[in-house]
Amino acid sequence: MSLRKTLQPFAVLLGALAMSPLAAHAQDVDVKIGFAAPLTGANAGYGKDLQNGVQLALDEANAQKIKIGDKVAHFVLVAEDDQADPRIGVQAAQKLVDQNVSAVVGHFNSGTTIPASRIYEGAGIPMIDPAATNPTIVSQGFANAFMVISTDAQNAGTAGAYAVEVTKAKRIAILDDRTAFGQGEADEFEKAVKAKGGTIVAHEYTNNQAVDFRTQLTKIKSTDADLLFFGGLDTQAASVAKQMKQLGLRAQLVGGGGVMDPEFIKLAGDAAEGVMAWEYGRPLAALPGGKDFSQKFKKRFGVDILSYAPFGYDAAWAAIKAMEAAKSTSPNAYRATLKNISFDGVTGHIAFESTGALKHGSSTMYQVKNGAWVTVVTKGS
Ligand code: ABU
Repeated sequence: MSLRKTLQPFAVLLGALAMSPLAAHAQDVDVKIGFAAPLTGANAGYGKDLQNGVQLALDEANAQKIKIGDKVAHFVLVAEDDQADPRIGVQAAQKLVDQNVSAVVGHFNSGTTIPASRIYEGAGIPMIDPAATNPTIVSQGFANAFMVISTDAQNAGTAGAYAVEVTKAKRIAILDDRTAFGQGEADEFEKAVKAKGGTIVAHEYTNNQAVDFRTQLTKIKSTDADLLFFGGLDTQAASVAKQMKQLGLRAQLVGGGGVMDPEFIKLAGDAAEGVMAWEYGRPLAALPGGKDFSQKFKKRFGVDILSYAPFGYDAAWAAIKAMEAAKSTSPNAYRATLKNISFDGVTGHIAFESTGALKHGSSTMYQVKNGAWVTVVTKGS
């Protein structure tokens, strides 16, 4: 028998194996993308919205059969509930590290993100923040902290300058929830007001569980403030708006991040009318891929976007693109490509400063008119 004839059955067997699903699977690599946010409790709506944004990116990447080196990547979401609690946030971060995730998209609250970022830094795993905005996140000198959203130095800073220069408020009051987010943005707002020569007549505070703000609002009323900046999230902002109306405050209510969403209008009812709020980035509907993203999101999850889902989507794509460019899922190998990433995401252009902060930050002010949020102005690059 010739050598060719002897080897023929083996060649047939090898060919059959190469065609089999088993062999196709052997060519794939599972890539775990960690995600942490509040998935239960008062902030769960924001967390679920973000998670859906991340999942949509992973679904698309899997459908595209993206290659990392010579293997087709199968991206798998590993989600942890941080309950918006800094202590549980650290535990959630450690769980993700222990599960060997290649990257983390998270968290939502600045108060969980700051301590969790130390865990990721220690483990050398990039954390791409889609929502938390306290400037500390990217001022700690970490090599693994990245933001696809502007900080509150940008957002609340812009709000402060605008209040003095454009709204021409003469007597400005502040109320914040004393979280890393609310206090952080209130401080940035106050700094900007003072830098523009404005006058702060009161800076009151509450906590993020409070439902009754009448003591603080009564004090603010006594200062005859003409503008009140609230540093906190949508649910409390709605109660503040309602109680301001009940107490007859004349001040214009201006929210920072986390207020401009349908939930605020639903909860505040009539008191929502005229309220202003500053949000990170440009209006989604005005961005090239915004409408398409909204439609895809609704089709996939059966609900509309609440707030930060597009940032979750862009954060996940930043990690995927960096791994693809580096041909590796190892953080040590792809960190450099992540630092230098440059692509047009659904929220705008994604590229990072050397600190990990988003380059080209912008902020948009919205106002409730006839029961709906309308765009007033966008500031920034
Ligand atoms: N930045 C909006 C709200 C989330 C946070 O920073 O806590």
